[in-house]
Amino acid sequence: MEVLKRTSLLGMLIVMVLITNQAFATQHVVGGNEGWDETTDYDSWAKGQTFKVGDTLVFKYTSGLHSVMELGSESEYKKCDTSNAANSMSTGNDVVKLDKTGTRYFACGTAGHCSSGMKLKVDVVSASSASSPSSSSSSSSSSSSSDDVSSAYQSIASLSLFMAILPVFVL
Ligand SMILES: [Cu+2]
Repeated sequence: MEVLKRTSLLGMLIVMVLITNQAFATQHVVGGNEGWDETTDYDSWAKGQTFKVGDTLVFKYTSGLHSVMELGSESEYKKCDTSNAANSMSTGNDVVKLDKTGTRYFACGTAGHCSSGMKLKVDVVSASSASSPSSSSSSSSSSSSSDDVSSAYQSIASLSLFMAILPVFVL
């Protein structure tokens, strides 16, 4: 019985740790309040963000006007070459999970939009090495600071939840 109790305690602890880790993952709404459109400077936006493994990108736009295509290389990104796009999305609320480290490239598939700047490049870093965004000279947008605040709140909330529930298992 004692072994069973300890095993279930361990199981619950693992679940709690997973939930806590999940809370550290950030959902990045691409372009902040502007969303995915032709007028937003996505280089500046991306510089104000830290993209970690486990985070998600959300592309918000009016379905039919734009789309999201994932490109496979820097050269395709530079040339806006969508002919080999690996992944094409067009729901208007497209979620992309950043599941590994490395650079990922996205472009709008609507004719002319990518070449007019509707494209995004993100560098995904490992969750453990992630710290605050590297100091960029460009204006860091208000959306990035609100992201930081919300993730800090999430951390505190999940930690207090953890502390509140822990005694239940120990007793
Ligand atoms: Cu577009």
